[in-house]
Amino acid sequence: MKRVFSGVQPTGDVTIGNYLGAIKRFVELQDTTEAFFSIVNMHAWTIPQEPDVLKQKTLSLAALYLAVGLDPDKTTIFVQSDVPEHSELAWYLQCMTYIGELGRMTQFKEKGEGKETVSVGLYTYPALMAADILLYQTELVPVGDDQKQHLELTRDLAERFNKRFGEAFKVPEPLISEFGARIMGLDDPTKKMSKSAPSPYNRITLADTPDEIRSKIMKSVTDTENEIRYDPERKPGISNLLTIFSLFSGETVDQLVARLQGKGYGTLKKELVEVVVGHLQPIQERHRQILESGELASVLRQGGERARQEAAKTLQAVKEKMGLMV
Ligand code: ATP
Ligand code: LTN
Repeated sequence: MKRVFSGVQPTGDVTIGNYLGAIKRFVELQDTTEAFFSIVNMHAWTIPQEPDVLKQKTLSLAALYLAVGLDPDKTTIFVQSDVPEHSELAWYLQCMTYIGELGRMTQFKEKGEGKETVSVGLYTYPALMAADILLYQTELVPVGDDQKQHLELTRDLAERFNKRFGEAFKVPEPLISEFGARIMGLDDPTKKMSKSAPSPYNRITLADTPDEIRSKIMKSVTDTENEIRYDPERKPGISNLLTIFSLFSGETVDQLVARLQGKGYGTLKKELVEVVVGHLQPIQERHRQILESGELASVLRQGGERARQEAAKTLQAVKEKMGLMV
């Protein structure tokens, strides 16, 4: 079985972009692969956090992993900071990463832009992400389109290390779906939907109430025509709504366009509200039950132990190759 690793940061509320681009795909992979899914809380500290809020978001994201259908008997679910091997390998990898490589990362440029101070952690973060992936001899990394560049750096680092010191890492492949890997903002369909965009009208979160979902979809930015057609270049708003609709309902975009032809944007939006609310309500219900049940503590403890076992094997080999075991 192929090894899979992916992580989501416990910052902000998980959006339907995170869900459709990444988390929903984790669930599809759990039966056919050996997967590790992490709540990457150390990454969260690349920007300032409130400790109490971070703790609560970490548990909430772990509960969400279970609520969408991840099964701890099939996959390893763990909190990144429970496995100290991540930061240790990250240090060794940082020493093999060039300043120029990190400076080219678009996520760093975007998140650092306009800020008075930017932490060193935000800059070196791709080396920590590479460590996350390489520790588990990962072959496949399911992510959204925005992580492509970080995956390329991870591959370069694995190859660089293997060439210099001998095989220690598998070289991982990104698993980015052709459809849905980049859900766009509802308020501006030319930019990706983001947890951290200033306006709540940018995104639908998995915690939104039916009224919030309705209001956000009905107000979403489209265009001045009234023709339902899939054309991401010329009609990014409508195309984004059709993509979301298709991924939630299972109807193809062609089927949707044919069925809704001539009915106008209002009908498309109203139907989409029903589909999204219908899909999210059971997840929200399970999320609430899991948080109340207290079952998370043992799931995360076992996941952390299992992850540590695997991570320690890789780290040991790395340290031997680097002359660090004396
Ligand atoms: P921010 O938008 O604040 O940078 P984020 O949502 O990108 O946060 P993560 O929580 O780490 O950051 O993302 C988790 C996963 O969701 C990643 O695999 C990422 O590629 C994917 N993802 C994020 N936004 C989208 C989107 N708009 N469409 C599809 N996938 C997405
Ligand atoms: N960088 C990612 C989150 C992330 C991740 C990972 C994804 C951290 N470590 C390892 C896949 C594999 C983000 O910002 N979306």
